[in-house]
Amino acid sequence: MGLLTSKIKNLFGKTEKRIFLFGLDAAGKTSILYKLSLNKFIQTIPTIGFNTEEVHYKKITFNIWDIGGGKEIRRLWHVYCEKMDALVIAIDTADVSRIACETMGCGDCLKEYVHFLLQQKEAGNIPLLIYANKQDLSGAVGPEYIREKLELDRVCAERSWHIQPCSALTGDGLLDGLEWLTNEFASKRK
Ligand code: G3D
Repeated sequence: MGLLTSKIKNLFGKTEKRIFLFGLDAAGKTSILYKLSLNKFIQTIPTIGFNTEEVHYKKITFNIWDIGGGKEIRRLWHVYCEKMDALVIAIDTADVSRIACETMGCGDCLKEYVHFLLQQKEAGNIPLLIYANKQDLSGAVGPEYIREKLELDRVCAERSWHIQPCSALTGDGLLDGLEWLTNEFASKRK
């Protein structure tokens, strides 16, 4: 039924897209989800499992799934990836120690989980949007730092990707991320 509704909507020029939002715990995933869907910065509690909301932007209904980022679930992120149209990763850019650390296999930095996720067949070669979150905090790093530390040129050679500086607190940059995805989907249709 859901698939049929989606196909009918697509016929009338409205499109539904399934987006998964991953990231370490406290990156700001839940805050991003509710700032986009309710336009509110809410008091969050750690996500066990997932939260999901619809966000309407231009002609697209984004079904956004915020997946828990706790240590025990990170290796299972790909299990959630069924029929995914885009992958979104949220990063706490004010906590550089957890983006990529010197100790390989430390078990608590984003880089190893992102690389693992991107290698899974479920992640295919769909677009990757990175929300470089918490730009309102002093000491937050920018896109170039993330690009280099996550070695994106190497691991994303076959997919389109974009790093969007943002703040779930102020809302800055969040819609720009959806705009990039919207353009990506439109370019794939041509
Ligand atoms: P998660 O879903 O990735 O685990 P949350 O992350 O959305 O629960 O956010 C974790 C903490 O970071 C929360 O603070 C939240 O208010 C804060 N946060 C999220 N996004 C931003 C942002 O853009 N700027 C700032 N300054 N803080 C942000 P607490 O204190 O509740 O742990």
